[in-house]
Amino acid sequence: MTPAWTPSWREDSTSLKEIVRHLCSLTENRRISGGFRSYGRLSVKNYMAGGGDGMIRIALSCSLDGISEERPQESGRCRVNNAYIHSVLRAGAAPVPVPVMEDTGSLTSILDCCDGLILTGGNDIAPSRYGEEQQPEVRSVSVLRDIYESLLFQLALERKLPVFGICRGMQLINVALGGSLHQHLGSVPTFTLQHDQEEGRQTTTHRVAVTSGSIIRQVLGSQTEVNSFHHQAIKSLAPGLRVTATSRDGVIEAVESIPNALSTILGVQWHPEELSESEPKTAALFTLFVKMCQAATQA
Ligand SMILES: [Mn+2]
Repeated sequence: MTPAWTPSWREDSTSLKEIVRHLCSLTENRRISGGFRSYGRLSVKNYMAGGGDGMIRIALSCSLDGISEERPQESGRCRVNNAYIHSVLRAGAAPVPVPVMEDTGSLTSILDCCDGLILTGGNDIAPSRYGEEQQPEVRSVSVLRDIYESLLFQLALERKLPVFGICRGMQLINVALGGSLHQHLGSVPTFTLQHDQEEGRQTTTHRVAVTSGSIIRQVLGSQTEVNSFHHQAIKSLAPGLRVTATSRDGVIEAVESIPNALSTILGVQWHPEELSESEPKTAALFTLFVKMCQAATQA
């Protein structure tokens, strides 16, 4: 018998694993060879039958490209990598890219239609946001994007929407909640692993140990191989968060919210969206997040 989804899954990892395995197998079965690919959306939706007719909608933050200190006259463009779009689709939800803007009313209106928020990867956050002066290695700061994503995060918390921060997204969550960042890992002698890899986006280059009892451990197990494209990392951890994965050299590689402290928050320092097509357990991470969003709509 297929186990039913239950909001008390924290205490019931066995049925969660069963659900995730079931969803992954449905996704696999729906793949069509030699052309377009289905991401299992319909099958997952059917599996969720009883939870409402509409799909779960996941807001995706965008980057603001084409504007730099050298070219401030450019109006730029909003962009989100397709890897995020496809990862959300594979998990059975509808991706909603949100344009970069400071208009709180518009951001509110969009988030009111969404069930969860993914804060995506990108360039460095302005160190002034965590009370530090900028070091020379800090890259391509966009004050507008910092403001926009901080607003999105705040609006999501007010609505008790689950939030999944990826790379910069996890760093943004930590800074928004009062934590700080290492501005450049290369300046800290104890960080000896290559965290800013030159290999391809889908290549894993270092391992992380996943904390016992964490949410992500239920799908990733005690350790997992990750891709790594960051030269910054969490320095002081914000109140309300706990560490859920670390690399061998001690870099904080994942966090989650302390239960009942906030909206449910997940953050990872690597790029699971690039691995979700090839790795079932990484695909399951997105499925897990969508499930959290589904549960939050029923809370
Ligand atoms: Mn890393």
